[in-house]
Amino acid sequence: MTEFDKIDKNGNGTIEKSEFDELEFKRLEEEYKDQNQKRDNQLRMCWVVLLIMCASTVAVILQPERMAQADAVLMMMYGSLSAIVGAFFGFNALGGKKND
Ligand SMILES: [Ca+2]
Repeated sequence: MTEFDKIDKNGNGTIEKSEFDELEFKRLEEEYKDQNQKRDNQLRMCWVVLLIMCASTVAVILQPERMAQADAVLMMMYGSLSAIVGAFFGFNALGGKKND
């Protein structure tokens, strides 16, 4: 069965509007599903990043002398993780404006 046969449901050799609409509906459905998954994954990533930052902050508060050895690494980590969270909110805000 070729790809065309799958789309041509009644087998008359042409693709009617109803068959095309069905195809388009399926494509849109997949697109929305993908967008939902993408948003969920980004949100999950955002939470993980925030948890990592909170855990590092707690570690620094609890054992400042031990964490002082890694201050440069922590500084870099805070910077890059903040950028991830900022990008998430920034792109979400831009995406929301596009839909208006
Ligand atoms: Ca047909």
